[in-house]
Amino acid sequence: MLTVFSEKHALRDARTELYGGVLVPPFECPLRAEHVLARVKQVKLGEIVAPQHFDIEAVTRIHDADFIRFLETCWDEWSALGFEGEAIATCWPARGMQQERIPHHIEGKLGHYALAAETSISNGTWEAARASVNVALSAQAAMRDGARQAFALCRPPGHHAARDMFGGYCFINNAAVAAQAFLDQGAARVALLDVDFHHGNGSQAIFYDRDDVMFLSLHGDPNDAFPHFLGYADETGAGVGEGYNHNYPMGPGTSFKTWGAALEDACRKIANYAPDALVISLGVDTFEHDPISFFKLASDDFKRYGATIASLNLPTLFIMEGGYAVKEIGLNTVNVLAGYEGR
Ligand code: OKP
Ligand code: ZN
Repeated sequence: MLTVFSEKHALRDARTELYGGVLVPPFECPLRAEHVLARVKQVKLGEIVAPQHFDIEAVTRIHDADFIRFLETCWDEWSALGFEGEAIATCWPARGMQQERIPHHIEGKLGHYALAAETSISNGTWEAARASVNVALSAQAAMRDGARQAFALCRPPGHHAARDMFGGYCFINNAAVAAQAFLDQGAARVALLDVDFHHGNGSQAIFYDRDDVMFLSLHGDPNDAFPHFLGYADETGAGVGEGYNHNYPMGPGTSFKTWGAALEDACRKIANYAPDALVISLGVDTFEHDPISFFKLASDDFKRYGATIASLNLPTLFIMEGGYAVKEIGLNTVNVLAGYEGR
């Protein structure tokens, strides 16, 4: 299958992530994308192309325009203040405080637009996030033009980003923007299946009250895992979206047997929904040796579940999300794609 990749991902190269009370080098690092690309080449998965440019209107179909302007200007505003470190939110509109007001100071804007504190904004972050969504939109455009499947090797990832929030290493929701593009080109229904270890809170929130995108997510139980405050099984959608949101939270140590059964159930729901396209938020942090996650999938399991996804026989767009076992990220990611292709 076709892979879309942008070298501009490397512009997202933050120095710091707040982890365990310490500023550490980010788990979400440039080497990740380079290893996936190397494996795509090694197995000769198919052609690799650079993204086209898309106007910001494709992005503001999903995201708040003021939020996008914030992402674009955050680093300049922050660095103009002469701080030594990267831009990190430290103050939020907590319970009882004003949720809608957006303060002028960058510290207030960071608190308004951040959903967590681990993700710092650094020089180049906006340019990389913009290129990442162009990767997703280019892979989607290839499918509009007739491709049956495509792989968007996005970096930074996107599934935690909501209409007006960044965090969890995500800035622009690449999968949501691509799903909306399918609809805008005439699809009646799109299924968005999120197999990243973490719940795709951004994607869920974006489509929660809609019936034209069914969102399904298999993930670490939010009682035990980030993002903690969304992703529970009783979140089933709202309004006309009621019944079109499905969460499969699973506990520490979950094996492929349990995870694969959840995938089978999700695939049955997708088949009944009969979407015109399937978008996969493809994170491989479900791997047994992932440094920040707690599922127990082995490298061969990724091949097996790629084949399960293929059995839906739908036009399928794979969007790269997480995966932090950097040495094995290429093997595991491309195993899904190769398994999908039946090889
Ligand atoms: C991004 B993606 C672990 C804290 C986790 C953020 C994780 C973001 C994951 N104790 N912090 O979904 O792979
Ligand atoms: Zn993840």
